[in-house]
Amino acid sequence: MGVMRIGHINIRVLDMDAARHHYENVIGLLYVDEDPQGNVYLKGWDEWDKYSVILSPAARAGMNHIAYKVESDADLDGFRARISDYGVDVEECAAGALRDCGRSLRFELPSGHVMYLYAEKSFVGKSVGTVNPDPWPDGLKGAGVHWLDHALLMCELDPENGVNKVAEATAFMEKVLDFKLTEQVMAGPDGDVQAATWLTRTSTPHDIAFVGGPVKGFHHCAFYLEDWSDVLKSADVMGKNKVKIDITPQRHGITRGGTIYFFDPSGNRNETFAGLGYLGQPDMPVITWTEDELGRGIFYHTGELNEAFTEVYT
Ligand code: M3P
Ligand code: FE
Repeated sequence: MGVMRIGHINIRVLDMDAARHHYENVIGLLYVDEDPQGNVYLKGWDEWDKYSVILSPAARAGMNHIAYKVESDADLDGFRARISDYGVDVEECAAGALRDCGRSLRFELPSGHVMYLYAEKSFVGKSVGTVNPDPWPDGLKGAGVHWLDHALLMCELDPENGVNKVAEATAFMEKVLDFKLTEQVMAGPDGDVQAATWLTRTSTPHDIAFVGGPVKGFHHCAFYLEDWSDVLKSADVMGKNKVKIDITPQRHGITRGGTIYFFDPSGNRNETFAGLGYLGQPDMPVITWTEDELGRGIFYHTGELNEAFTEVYT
């Protein structure tokens, strides 16, 4: 019982035609729906719920909200009480407030990011069905990603002035939503500032991550690929389509994932990610990275952080 997985992310885009080309033909998500407000709904071929990405037309890039799916409707009552007992305002939204979803809870993480929990979303099924399925469907476009894997949210961090929204958001995820901390970066002169965290509810190394920065924002959302050669091929797809690449294929020290970072036409960062690493079991000891080895934690081979990677986000 409790939170099952990441459900969807709502991303703001400046030019819907350009965004649809990127998310459908380059990343390879499938178009499922559009609403009268012009929001476009997309899913990965390996996902069974109706959508995992909502693109919203807007004048500024970034993330509107992130949503996690809980196991049963009754879980929402429990979480409503726990969120409010923790001192966080929580609003119950009627079925349909999130398109094709049952009732939901809307609240802000201590970092200020808007999160929803919901238990029901219309079922459409995987592209390969459930009876004697093929390992992958015909007609996939671009990188042909399987599913939305995780998101990384930037949180205000200013330890000299006593501000650490990474630690506050992390404590909330652990204490209220029962996420498990898998990895953390401890920074500062005494190594006691929790400057970045990775948390899971499933068996992947992370379903959400928080990194400290000057202002709150959206660093990236990541889509799952099966293995390293798929990550390389996704980079080929980016090259073919002249997508702006942030970081060419690499391995993360943190989570051990295979990765490539790139930008959508609005400047939102995306990642294709192959979970090459471990299972995030509930009793796994927390992995700690020290500030001096942070570069290797993020990009294991070079051990070098480029400033744009940590400083540019929407
Ligand atoms: C990941 C990941 C940062 C670290 C990013 C790591 C922004 O994206 O999937 O493990 O410092
Ligand atoms: Fe990531």
